[in-house]
Amino acid sequence: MCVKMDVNLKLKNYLVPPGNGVFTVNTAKERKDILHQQIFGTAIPGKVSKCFTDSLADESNFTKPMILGICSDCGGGILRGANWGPLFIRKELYEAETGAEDFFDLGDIRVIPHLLHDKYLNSQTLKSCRSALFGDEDSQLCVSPLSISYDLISSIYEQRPAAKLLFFGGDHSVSFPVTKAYLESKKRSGIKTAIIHFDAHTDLLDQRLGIDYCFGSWAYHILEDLPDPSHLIQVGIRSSGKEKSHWESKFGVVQYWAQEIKNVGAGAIAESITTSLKSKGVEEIYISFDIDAIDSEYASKTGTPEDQGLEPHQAHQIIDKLCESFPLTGADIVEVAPFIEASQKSSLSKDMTIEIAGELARKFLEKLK
Ligand SMILES: [Mn+2]
Repeated sequence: MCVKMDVNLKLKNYLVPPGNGVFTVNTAKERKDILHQQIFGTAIPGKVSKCFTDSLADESNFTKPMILGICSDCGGGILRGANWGPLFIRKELYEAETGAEDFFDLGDIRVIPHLLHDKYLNSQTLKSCRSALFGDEDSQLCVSPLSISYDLISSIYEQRPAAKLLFFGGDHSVSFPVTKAYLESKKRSGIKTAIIHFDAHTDLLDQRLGIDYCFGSWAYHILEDLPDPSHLIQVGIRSSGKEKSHWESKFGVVQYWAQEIKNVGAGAIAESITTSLKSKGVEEIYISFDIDAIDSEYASKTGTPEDQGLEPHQAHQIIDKLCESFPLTGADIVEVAPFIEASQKSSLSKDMTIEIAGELARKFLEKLK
């Protein structure tokens, strides 16, 4: 359920300038300053806020592809640090000489790093967090990252059903509210969609240690919002306690494990996905990209790096091919954790996690046009 409030008020209350979604006072200030200089031409906080608020008031910005950072890693559970993903991916994105005028940066949602979803909070905690975030303990607004994301994004889609959004996580739990809002909106518009989910893991647990919303369970919880479970296509799976047949027969999802992609080639896999989605009448696609879909030799700055994964070019090939047949109308890049040390297994002199995420971000923004 959405909070009943004008979308512009939600934007004003829920968002902070790009890079500020990680709440710190001095730590990493220089990194935020560099980003603000890149985006706004100034790092003076008052001027940054003014530029940001003005950009939110300009209606024409909302017709461009938009990016939104969700700096939450409270839904993760092995190595943390994906809350820094949006800041680093943006830096890559804005370092490119051109292109920044072709998208609109909505900034980051406000994140209380100790919270996940409002349903886990008692009324006293809700009051004190509402007081901390909004200066009003009786506010009806949400306070936890997943709840804020769902409330804000649903309102954006309600106002603009054709909005095209690229989200930066955060751990993979953030894909639950954003794909839920996306799927509900497309259903209202009568548009048949599919979710292409790149990941080493299936994320199909119903709960983990009694917590239903987390990085390992988001995909399970969006099955009911899909036109059919077979509209969840999982690509790059390889770290699973159960066989592919278990997941496909139990849930009705469709999986392409990393080994199959190595065996038959990315082109053939893309072809197979395209044929199947066309036969189901799919009109638009959303891509959720967990960076651990990529082999840990290239992308090890992530919470659960896994070897035997996709080569970056294989992921690009599949994305390119699918986007030839289906408009991409939403995407996310999650689990990029820049401060995790590059894996010792990596034979590359320089871990490329951030560069790979940046390239994917550019590609998604290009396709979202
Ligand atoms: Mn995942």
